[in-house]
Amino acid sequence: MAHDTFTPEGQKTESFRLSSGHKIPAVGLGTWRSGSEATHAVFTALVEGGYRHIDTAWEYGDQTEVGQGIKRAMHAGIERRDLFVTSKLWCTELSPGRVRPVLQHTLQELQLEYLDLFLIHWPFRLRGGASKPPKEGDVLDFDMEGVWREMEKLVKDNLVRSIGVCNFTITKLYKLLEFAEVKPSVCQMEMHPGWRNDQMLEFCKMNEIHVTAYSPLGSQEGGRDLIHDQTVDRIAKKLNKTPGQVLVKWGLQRGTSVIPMSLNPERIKENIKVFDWEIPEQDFKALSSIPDQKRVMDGEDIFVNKTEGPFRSVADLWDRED
Ligand code: NDP
Ligand code: 1BO
Repeated sequence: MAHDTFTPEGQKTESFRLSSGHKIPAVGLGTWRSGSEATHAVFTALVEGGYRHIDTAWEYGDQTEVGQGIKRAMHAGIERRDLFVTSKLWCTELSPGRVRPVLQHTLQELQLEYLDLFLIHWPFRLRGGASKPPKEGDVLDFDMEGVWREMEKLVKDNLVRSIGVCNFTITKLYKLLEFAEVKPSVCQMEMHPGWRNDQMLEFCKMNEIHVTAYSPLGSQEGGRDLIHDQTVDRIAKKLNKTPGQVLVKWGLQRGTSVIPMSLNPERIKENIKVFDWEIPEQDFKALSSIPDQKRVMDGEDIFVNKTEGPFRSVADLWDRED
């Protein structure tokens, strides 16, 4: 059983209870594009920042480095039972027969005996070696029920504590909920003031599916620069916080866990100092009214083939729900 954890400054951290019964720490470290620097970032986050939640994925190619960071942190005294480690099943592996081997490979790379959370990364199956954008035949049929059954078995075998999805739509969640014996505990989605995705958040809350907000700062190069957004900046100055902290806190106040990525030790530590203050209601509303709502991670370059399909537009990927 996990117990309360504190940042090095003595701030009690927060967590959310999942439908699986386990707790997910409210702030985690994202590791996409962290590469060889992931070891240092993870160690800094865990030991100096007080993080207990790390988000990685097979596709990020950094699981070995993430595992080394976790191992070093455990040598420094952090206990496995206090950690929450997430990984994801990539699109080329999205078939029932690949679920267990990928999980075992992931555990080996991370040097762990179990994962806290295993997610379907995107609900689209790609042929190994698929082009970007995909050529004809690169996007294959996805056996959602078959894959989910294998993920359920991982929970029963204590290799994974909770399972979930990313980048689903309400339509796809409905379909999953129809046959799931182990319900998805988490839906990881892009969410920040530039892409609130209110209807997805509402649907998940109604169905007791916890949402983790990815790209909470607007993502990386080529993303949306929310750090320099006028409203974010004004509120940060008023509250004597940084724009990064305001963006993280906005996600927490919506009831989502949040996984900001950083390789910078000061920003890693800054992003979790969000537990002993609140964004006042009028500022929260202002952040929740930022115009030009738009996804950064729309999936177009990975999954859309405009002439051959099966997904000919971004609207197709998102089941025309946006
Ligand atoms: P974020 O929104 O977390 O933004 C990261 C960028 O913000 C980096 O360039 C970082 O640079 C910078 N940054 C971090 N903290 C601050 C700060 N306090 N002030 C100013 N700049 C800051 O982007 P991501 O897209 O990486 O999303 C976070 C995580 O979510 C990913 O790393 C990944 O783990 C997960 N994710 C999951 C997806 C999915 O499909 N399931 C899709 C996308 C992301 P610097 O290093 O210089 O600080
Ligand atoms: C294509 C992978 C995006 C980060 O999860």
